[in-house]
Amino acid sequence: MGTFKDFRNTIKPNWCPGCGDFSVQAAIQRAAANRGIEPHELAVVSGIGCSGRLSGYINAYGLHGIHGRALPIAQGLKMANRDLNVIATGGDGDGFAIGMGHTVHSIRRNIDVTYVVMDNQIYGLTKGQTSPRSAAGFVTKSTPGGAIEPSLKPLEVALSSGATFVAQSFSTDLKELTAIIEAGMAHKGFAFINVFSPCVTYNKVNTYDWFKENLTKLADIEGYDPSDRQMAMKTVMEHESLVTGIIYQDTETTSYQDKVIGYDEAPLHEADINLKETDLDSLMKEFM
Ligand SMILES: Cc1ncc(C[n+]2csc(CCOP(=O)(O)OP(=O)(O)O)c2C)c(N)n1
Ligand code: SF4
Repeated sequence: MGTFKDFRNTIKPNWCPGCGDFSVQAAIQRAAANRGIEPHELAVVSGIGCSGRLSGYINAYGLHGIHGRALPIAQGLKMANRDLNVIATGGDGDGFAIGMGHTVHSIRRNIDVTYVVMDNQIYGLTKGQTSPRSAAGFVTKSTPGGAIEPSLKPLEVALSSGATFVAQSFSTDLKELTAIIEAGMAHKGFAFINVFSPCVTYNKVNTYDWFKENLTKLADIEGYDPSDRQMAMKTVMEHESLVTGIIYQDTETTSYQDKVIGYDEAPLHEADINLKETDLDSLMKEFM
């Protein structure tokens, strides 16, 4: 059984001091330890962005892929090796701009992957452009007169796309965030987790103080029932998406891979593909 320290490696993150992504990394490491798994039982796949660096900072299988494509890779991994706990991570640009198609289809497919989005409402790595999550009027180098488009509402999109697990958290709330990621990993199906992870360098509007003033914990809403999808949608809309906690969970719907005939009988990674070592070598050379 792994501990939090087992999921650490020796690479020092090169995020700006104060970046919200540090806490998201810590929460994933804690959640994995709390799930009682070992580093070799975890794979973290990320896209491109400051947030995408996260996969390199965790002692586990990892793949820092290409922009917007963390989810196809993560789904392929889960289909090939059902024994792996697969976490996909990335930014709001990665998941809600270039990768939005994959996000919606992974949600409706309900494949057993935990998706953690570090939502800083801006493009961090490319030095501060407007993202689909930036609010109307948001001024950046790419929208000097203020964004004229409204921001995307990923929680509403997830709920209306048939999600079976939708949650949101704030990177400073390590306790809540860890518990949510743990619950997402335990969920049998696709777990969509949006995390407000402030970019201290480029987003001077959605700051730590701004979130502290504006977020409401679902735990503080009397009678909130995360198994009621209509209540989830109504609450998210009433609070302009500024809620944290498990918003919705459906434990009844069967996950994608459990519907695939033969998935549990012969996982791909155990299959004898009858490949000679020389053929494998030449195949590998093609990809090097
Ligand atoms: C196909 C492709 N298009 C565009 C880019 C340039 N690019 C790199 S990261 C990024 C967006 C970063 O924002 P986000 O995904 O929100 O992550 P953050 O850096 O804020 O964590 C873009 C547009 C790229 N690397 N590849
Ligand atoms: S630019 Fe923003 S998102 Fe990127 S590391 Fe710095 S604070 Fe974090």
